[in-house]
Amino acid sequence: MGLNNTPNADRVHIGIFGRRNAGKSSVINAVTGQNLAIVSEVLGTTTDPVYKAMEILPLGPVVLIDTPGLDDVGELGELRVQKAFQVLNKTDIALLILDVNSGFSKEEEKLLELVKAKNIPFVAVLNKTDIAKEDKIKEFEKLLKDKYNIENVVSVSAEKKDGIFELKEKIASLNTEKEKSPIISDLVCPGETAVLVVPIDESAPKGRLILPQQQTIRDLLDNNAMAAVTQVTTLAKALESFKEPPKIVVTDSQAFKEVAKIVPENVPLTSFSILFARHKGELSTLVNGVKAMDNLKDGDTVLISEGCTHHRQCNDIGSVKIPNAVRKYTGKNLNFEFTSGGEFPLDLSKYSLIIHCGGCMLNEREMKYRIACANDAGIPMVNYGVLLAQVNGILKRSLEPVEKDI
Ligand SMILES: Nc1nc2c(ncn2[C@@H]2O[C@H](COP(=O)(O)OP(=O)(O)OP(=O)(O)O)[C@@H](O)[C@H]2O)c(=O)[nH]1
Ligand SMILES: [Mg+2]
Repeated sequence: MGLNNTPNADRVHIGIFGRRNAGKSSVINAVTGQNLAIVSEVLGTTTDPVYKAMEILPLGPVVLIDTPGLDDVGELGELRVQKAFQVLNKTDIALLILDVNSGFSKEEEKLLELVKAKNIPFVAVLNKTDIAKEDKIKEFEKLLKDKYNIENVVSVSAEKKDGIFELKEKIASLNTEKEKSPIISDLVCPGETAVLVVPIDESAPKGRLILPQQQTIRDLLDNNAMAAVTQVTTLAKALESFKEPPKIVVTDSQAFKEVAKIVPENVPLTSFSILFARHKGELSTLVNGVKAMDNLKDGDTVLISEGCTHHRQCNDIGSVKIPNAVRKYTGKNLNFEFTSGGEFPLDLSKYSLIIHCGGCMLNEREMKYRIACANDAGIPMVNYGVLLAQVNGILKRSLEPVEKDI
């Protein structure tokens, strides 16, 4: 695969923020050396987030995201501002573009607060240095460093292409690797064994294991631990054959109930989906989301969102099985709304709960974005797996081994 074929999900996403006319689009053009973005002296030229996949040395493959000004006004303007802030949930590195001749006001303060809360690497870019006095530039740089504790400040002129090389070097120096929780290596010590239950049924792919199963085995091996892989039918025999009980049993969620009957109470049992939700940092959100089911009231609206558009193949799980399960569990009269594929509502405020599919067809970045938007809006969110585990009475046991991370 050539570099140009790097899938967008794997590229570093650089979000470019700032007030109208600060020079966001001009900075994008200067950094890419191309006239990609429309630049004009009219306030609010960029009205929607614009995504451009690019190769920028020394950064490699990136996606640059141009956004509307954070100080846009009026009904449409406010929607644009909301969209711009949501782009933060897709951003690995944020650039805040400032016109050196204007100040640092509430829009910038809000952005700064959000990038800090979301732990996003961040550069403040002082633009239009070609039309500013040297003293003014120095004073502004000092304000950003001393008053706002901004570590990375670069002064540029997008128009004259001054400081653009330094800006690219600065961006390239930022660390965008987010630390992830391990898959299983913290739960099984070197020399200990985990039993993995992998049913081979019609939903299993031909001739191989699926990625989460492979990754779990690899994580155990990396940690000098052992994996014993079995189907449900041979699980009892496998357990009998051990001198000591295994450290943990991990099963496919679909088989959890059956497996729970075979695995003695004193042996920790969980599912691959719980381990991976924890690995991706989503577990606490999903567990809080499932708890919110207990607070649903008559007349509440619940959003059911699927990543893929082929409901049929999912056996109408989202349109029939999940709503029925929630109605039965809560005993409440609820309204359900549905979205599928790429669409996810901008305004989540009318929902009391969001129930999302596992995200099989959505990339991890898009899933993270949706979870972050739900968190921003203060709306609880759960996925099918955790919800079904709860209504089937198996969630509690599957969470016990990972209790410390919830
Ligand atoms: N002198 C000078 N003018 C600049 C510089 N960068 C941008 N401008 C001018 O500032 C105006 C706004 O630039 P844009 O790049 O469109 O700004 P923007 O932040 O994308 O604006 P919106 O899309 O409206 O939010 C244009 O007239 C640019 O020519 C610079 O470095 N020096
Ligand atoms: Mg613009």
